[in-house]
Amino acid sequence: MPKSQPSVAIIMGSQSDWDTMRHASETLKGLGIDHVSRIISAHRTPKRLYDFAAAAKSKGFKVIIAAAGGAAHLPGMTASMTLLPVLGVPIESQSLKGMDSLLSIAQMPGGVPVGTLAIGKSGAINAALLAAAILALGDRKVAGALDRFRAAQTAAVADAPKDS
Ligand code: RP5
Repeated sequence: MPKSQPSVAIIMGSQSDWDTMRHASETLKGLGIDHVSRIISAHRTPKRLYDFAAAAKSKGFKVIIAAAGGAAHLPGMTASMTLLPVLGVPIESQSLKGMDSLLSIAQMPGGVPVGTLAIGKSGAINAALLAAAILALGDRKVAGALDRFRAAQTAAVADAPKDS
């Protein structure tokens, strides 16, 4: 049977973002959601960005997770070229601890939305979970996986703290 078209694309500005974004990929994998991960830089590979964003919807992607650090233009530029939901993950930069990334991604002009998550690993995980929640609206399998994820998360929380 042919493999189905991945519904989520994870794009990131640099190889150096993968340490953070692998958490998005692992979360999607745990939920059984097919996805691809690609390096696309708004500044270093602008043509690759244009080609990806312009074709993303027709290729069958339903949600894009875009991560970048510093002058983090990748999520916003991607959103400007597609009607797909774009979820932005601010990478924790060395110089400003990701505040630069966060503000670059969050402060979009009205009319071109990017759903901005937390800085770093939490943002990467939550971007995957939010992508799953979007897909779950029209996909019972994903909805079931998300339900099980939440139940397992709740079950893993102890009633009382232990000494370590
Ligand atoms: C951004 O610049 C990337 O998203 C990355 O977070 C940051 C630094 O990139 P490298 O210099 O490590 O390639 O475009």
